[in-house]
Amino acid sequence: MDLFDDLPLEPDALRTEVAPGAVLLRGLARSHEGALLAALQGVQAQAPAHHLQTPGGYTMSVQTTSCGQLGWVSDRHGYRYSATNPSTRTPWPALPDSFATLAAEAAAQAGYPGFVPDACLVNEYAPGAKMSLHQDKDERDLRAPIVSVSLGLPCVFQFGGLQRNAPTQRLRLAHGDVLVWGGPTRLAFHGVLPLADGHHPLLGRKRVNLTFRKAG
Ligand code: MD3
Ligand code: FE
Repeated sequence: MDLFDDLPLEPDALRTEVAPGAVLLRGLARSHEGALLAALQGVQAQAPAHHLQTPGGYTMSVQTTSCGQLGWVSDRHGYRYSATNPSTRTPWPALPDSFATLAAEAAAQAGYPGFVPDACLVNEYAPGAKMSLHQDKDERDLRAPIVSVSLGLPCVFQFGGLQRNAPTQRLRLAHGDVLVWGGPTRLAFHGVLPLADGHHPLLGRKRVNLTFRKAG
């Protein structure tokens, strides 16, 4: 028994359409975990994750970095994608092959063949870290899906409709789960509830989320 046993939406089939165009692939990344975690260490060594400042002057509880041609940048001027990491003034680390392969495989299984991401955001959650309800709409081509890979501690992911005040659903995302978000619900509001404490055998006291985007 755990904290999440009574969540209303708890699909456990290997492939579930959780909303129109949004497909959950339970555990798909597990068979790639060794290569993914090794590559993640390389990315982190070149571009350490840190707490971004929001344009409104807040500090995010999540720590973020990026790899690929474009990375996610936030400061008092606003949010944007950038080819340069402002912390190092160098390009972001290249997208590791293991990342690109998994993202393309997941997108194809979800019905989006030919997905070639140019950006991967890495979000690290320590216990208590969260991500408030938001939309991802700064990518140039909104027809491309977003592929999200969860690693480490489980979280409760929350998603709603195209308006902030629409009713939300909750979904538990565990190590290795992959969510492909495209089609009619690409612009759905979504977020992550404060991470519960715990220990993951490979990652310890944290959750890491990779989101692959076609941003440019
Ligand atoms: C639904 N990350 O980085 S991943 C983000 O777990 C972000 O770190 C969360 O939201 C995380 O922007 C959620 C699942 C996800 C990602 C992007 C989406 C769901 C999405 C874009 C549109 C709709
Ligand atoms: Fe998002």
